[in-house]
This record gives sequence, C-alpha cells and structure tokens, in this order.
Amino acid sequence: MNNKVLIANRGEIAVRIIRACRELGIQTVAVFSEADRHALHVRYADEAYLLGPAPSRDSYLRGDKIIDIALKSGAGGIHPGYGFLAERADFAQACADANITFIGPKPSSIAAMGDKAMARATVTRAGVPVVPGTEGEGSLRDDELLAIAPEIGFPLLIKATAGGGGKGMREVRSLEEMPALLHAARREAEASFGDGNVYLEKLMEGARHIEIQILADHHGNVIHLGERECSLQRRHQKLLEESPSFFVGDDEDMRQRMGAVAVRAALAVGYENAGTIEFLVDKDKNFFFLEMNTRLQVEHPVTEMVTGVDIVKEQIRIARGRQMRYTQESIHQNGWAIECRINAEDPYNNFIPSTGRITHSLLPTGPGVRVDTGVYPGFEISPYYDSLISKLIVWGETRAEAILRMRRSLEEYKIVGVRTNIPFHQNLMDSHRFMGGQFDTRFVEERFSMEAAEEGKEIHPEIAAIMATLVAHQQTQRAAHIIQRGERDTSNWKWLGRWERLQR
Ligand code: MV4
Repeated sequence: MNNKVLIANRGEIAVRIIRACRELGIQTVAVFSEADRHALHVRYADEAYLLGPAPSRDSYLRGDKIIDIALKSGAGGIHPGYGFLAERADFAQACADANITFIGPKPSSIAAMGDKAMARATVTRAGVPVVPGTEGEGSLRDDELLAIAPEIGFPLLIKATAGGGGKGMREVRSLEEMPALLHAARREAEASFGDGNVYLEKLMEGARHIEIQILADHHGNVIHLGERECSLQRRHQKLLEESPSFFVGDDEDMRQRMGAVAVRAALAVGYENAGTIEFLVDKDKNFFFLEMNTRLQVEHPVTEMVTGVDIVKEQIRIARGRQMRYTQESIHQNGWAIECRINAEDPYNNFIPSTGRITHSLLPTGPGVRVDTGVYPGFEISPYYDSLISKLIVWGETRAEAILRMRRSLEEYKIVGVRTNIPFHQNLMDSHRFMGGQFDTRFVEERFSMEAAEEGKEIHPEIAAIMATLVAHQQTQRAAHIIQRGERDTSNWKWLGRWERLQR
C-alpha cells in the first residue's frame, strides 16, 4: 500500500478515518453523493470525487466506481468504515483484484462470518460456546427445522443465515405457530438479503449484549482490547455503549476468559485487522458467541478511551503489513468511557427521524470529552442515510465520574434545526436503573418511557419563550429544539452519594 487512502464512507466515520490518516501522514481521498457535496468529510480530505445520486445504491454502494476512483487518484488502500461496503466479501476481493489494499479482513474471513450458520459451525469447532441451536453449515428445509425445534426447546428464535443485527428474526413460542413464522422469516430474509435461508437458536431472555474488540496483524498476533457493554438498544439500534461493562465489573477472570474465547473465534477464520465478537451473557455470567462483526464499529471510541489504543491507526498499520504495536500484556483498561449516539430523531414521537438544516450548534468540550461528528451548522440532514449526527464520548476515572461528565456534556450540547435524542440520553443519565447498571437488552423498549422519566419535572417558561423567539426569528416551520439546562433538585455531590449507596 502506498501513502494514499480512499475512504469509502461518509459522515462521522469518514472524518474519523481521515483524521487517523492525517496523523500518519497519509493522503486522503473522499467520495461523496450528490446529497453530501457540502459534507465535512469532503472538506477534510485532500481530494474528493462525486459518486452519484443520493441513494446509497447509486453512490456509497457503487464498489465499481469507488475502485475506479481509487485507481485514477492513485490511492493504494481503501478504508470502508462501517455499513455500506464494509462487510462485502466481493468488494474486498475486487479491491485485491485491482491491486488495492482493503483495510480490513480477508474476503474469506468476511464470508465465513457473514454466513451466520457457517460462523456458528466454524467457531464451535474451535471450542467457542454458541447459543444452543441448529448445527452445521448446510441449509435446512422447513420439515427439518420443525423436527429439530422441539429438541432445542421453546421459546426459540428463527434467524436469517445472511442476517445479523436482528433483521429477519422471529420469536417462536410453540411448534404450532412455527410454520407461519418460518414462512415470514424466510420472506423477509429473501427480501432483505436475497437469501431466504434460516437457522434456529434457543431464545435467551433477559441477556446482556457484551462484545469484545479484537486486533489481529498479518504475523499471527491476535489480541483483544477488552469488552464493551451494548445492551442499551432500541429496535436493534444501539443508543449507548460503555467500556468496561458494569456486569463484568471487577471479575477479571471472566473478562480474560471472554477475551481468550474471542481471540479463538478470530483465529478460527484466520482473521486479520480489527473485528468484534458479540456475546450474549446470561444472568449467571455464562457467555455465548452470537456473531462476529468483521469491520470497525460505531462504538470503537469507548475502547480507545479506556485502552489508549487508536484502533483506526492500528488498522492502517496492520493493512500495511506491520507488526502490531501491542501485546496482550501491554493492554490495560484505565477508567471508564461512555458513548451516547446523538441521532436526528424525535424521542417524544416514537423516535421518528428528523430531517432539515442544522441552523445552530454548540459542541460540548473540556476535560474527558470527545465528539465525533460529520455535521456542522448549515449542514442539511437528509433522509437518505442513517440518523447519526454525532457520537458524544466521555471518559472518567470511575463510572460515576463518567456519568456526571456525560450529564454535563449533554447540558452543554445545543443543536437547533432538527430534533435530537439528547433529551432521551439526559433522562437515561437520571435513571436509577442505568446508574445502578441494572439493565438488559429489553430495558429501553420495555422499562423506559420519556413520559415517566419526565413526570413531575418543572416546566420552564423562560426557555419556552426563548425557543418561541428563536423559531419566529428564523421564520421557519422547522422545529427547534433547545435542551433544557439541568435544574435538578439535588446537587451532583448528593447524587454521587446516592449512587454510591446504591452500589453497596
Ligand atoms: C438473540 C437474542 C436472544 N437469544 N439470540 C439481536 C441482534 C442480533 N445481533 C442478535 N440479537 C439477539 N439474538 C438468542 N439466541 C436476543 C437478541 C436481541 C438483542 C441482542 C443484542 C442486543 C439487543 C437485542 C435486542 C433484542 C434481541
């Protein structure tokens, strides 16, 4: 790989990758859609090329055009970021065929982990525990699945082999309802992935979602960077991640066992570069391999904050064939990091996406605060891509300090022009269950409501008046959203005392 990298992505992750390249002295090439002409990643890169119309399939999914641009601009490497082409084995192969370094794993590793049934079979052979379910890599017919189901036991889950991230999943409570659910799952999988193949897993209720970050170089060195707790999600969209996990806590033995198992899963597919092993963890701390994400993840910064490893720089070094700069013994978790995903969506209206121009914005700064964003005042949030505006990441010596810092940062953060989920995160930070770490993957959808969280809160007429003035002043119908200052009835010190009592 030469000294020029094309970033085949947009938004905050494209900016994040450009920053790593800059620090490494690498030239950068951005690509953009018609909707992203004025995007930050286009401004930050040394060169930028238009891909095509706004829809992803006409722009960021055009692997052929992207490889052409890489060849024309003389970029020797392509970083795919996450989403779009990041987990397409055919794209990774096409890069190799064009003599371009794909900054990620080998096509065979992507393919082996992309087929979820194959992934289960492969890691099982390597001694990695998986959730009980169907075995082997072949496709199973409905009659075969119906015969196996009672052995696995109900409730169970039908999952798409080509799936991941919850798409095409169906919960099955009894054999009677299973044929119809199989049909529906196959149809959804066929429509989403062009592959109607499914497999079965026992449903693990009330489990946590904990994942391990992996780094592997081309010299056989594979290490893990500890865990991330990702249980706080809504409809399979993660909203908040932290590292370490409160649930793993000071159980160093569990942490090292999970890490060792994750390393084994990566070795099973000859993994290279950065990747993540997802586990489901039950209340008795048993953990089971769920799937492997063969890419850089949205939430990688929390791991960077506690380990001090720049994962993106390490990805680039690894792709250049360098030896990893770390050994397992040199990796230590220091303190606590929390990431809130700031989305352009309305938490008071079922989280529907909010589009429009960001007219004003003030970013939180100061000690222990990092904001990864791809937008700025004047930028228009379009409906074509995901609703992620930014990632607000804080670091603290302890979880309590990180939570207080996150509250402070959320108060400082002002975004006007689109609605955001900042009020959701503020309510979450005030939630006693969150403070006490008492949550699993059902928490946001089943035990949390904005209305309940805000019951009894004062109404602030001054803020309402300022907001009305602002809106009128801008002569726009677009909704403005002012984040209310934290006027809590207790000081942070009192709150910390309470939190510490909760911990006993
Ligand atoms: C599961 C599960 C329970 N039991 N598998 C959702 C996304 C995909 N990565 C796998 N998912 C799940 N698989 C078994 N056998 C529960 C989920 C799940 C979930 C997992 C992680 C985080 C949030 C979740 C929300 C709902 C369901």
